[in-house]
Amino acid sequence: MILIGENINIMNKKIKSAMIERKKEIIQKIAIESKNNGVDYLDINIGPARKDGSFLMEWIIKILKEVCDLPLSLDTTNISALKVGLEIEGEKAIINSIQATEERMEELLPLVKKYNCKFIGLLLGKEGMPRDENERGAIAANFLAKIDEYGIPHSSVFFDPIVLPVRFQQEQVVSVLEFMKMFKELFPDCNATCGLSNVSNGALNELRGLINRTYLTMLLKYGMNSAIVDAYDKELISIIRGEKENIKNLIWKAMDEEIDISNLNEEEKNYVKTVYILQGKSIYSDSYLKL
Ligand code: THG
Repeated sequence: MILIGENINIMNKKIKSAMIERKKEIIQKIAIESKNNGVDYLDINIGPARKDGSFLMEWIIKILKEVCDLPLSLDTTNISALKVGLEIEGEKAIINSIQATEERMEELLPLVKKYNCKFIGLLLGKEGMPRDENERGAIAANFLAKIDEYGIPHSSVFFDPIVLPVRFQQEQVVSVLEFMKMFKELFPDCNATCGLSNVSNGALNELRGLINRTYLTMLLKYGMNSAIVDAYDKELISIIRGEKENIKNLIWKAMDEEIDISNLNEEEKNYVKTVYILQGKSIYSDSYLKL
């Protein structure tokens, strides 16, 4: 599983001010800690960065290279800034992301071709959010036809089925699982990734890690081979790296069969209850663990 650390993100107030005021230590610290915790890439989310996007991108990459050799996922809608990042990173980069509209594909796939880099293909078409797994499949198939037109290898794309918060969009959380069940058969040489933390957005803070860890373990079973994750969730990384086989096997078992939870310890019960929420078998409420 290719893990991309999400923590250098302009949505976070502290990081936003570090980016604007060019305070490199704050950002460098996150990069070092993310690497030590075991992620493979750093996602550099500078947002739309309307004014000085190109300068900001150049600066961030420079200060990151001073302390950390992880490759970068370039998360910006500012194309000039993206190009600056690609000039420096070249084929090591991941473009995060390309939307599945004609306009964005035709604008950005030539850059993928030119730099021979990887990219996240966001399954968000001209009609907006996909409503179910079949629409996700149709958007991906259309995207793949474009990828072939440009002669880009299928191994360069990471399709992102768009994970939404279980608190507000529980049926979409189930739909992403259903999409992943079909994924390997439909798109055998392609990769799949997602913004994992989206799934627990708006949930109680003490539940977020549990929801994230359970969902990624479920997605892993169906062949998801990458995710953008909180690099500070060491438990998540250790489960995904195969160091907690008991937890992984319990989650996988709960996905397929009824489990008698009366013999389980508290932690195990929580994982099983969370599987049922993410499968849509139980309805999410903030108190679902207590039920
Ligand atoms: N797909 C792709 N890229 C993405 C996303 C996606 N990039 C952005 C996002 N989604 C993934 N990254 C994050 C980063 C942070 C959070 C969620 C997703 C997050 N942050 C806390 C919050 O907003 O409550 C605040 C940070 C903190 O805890 O300090 O939830 O889907 N391709």
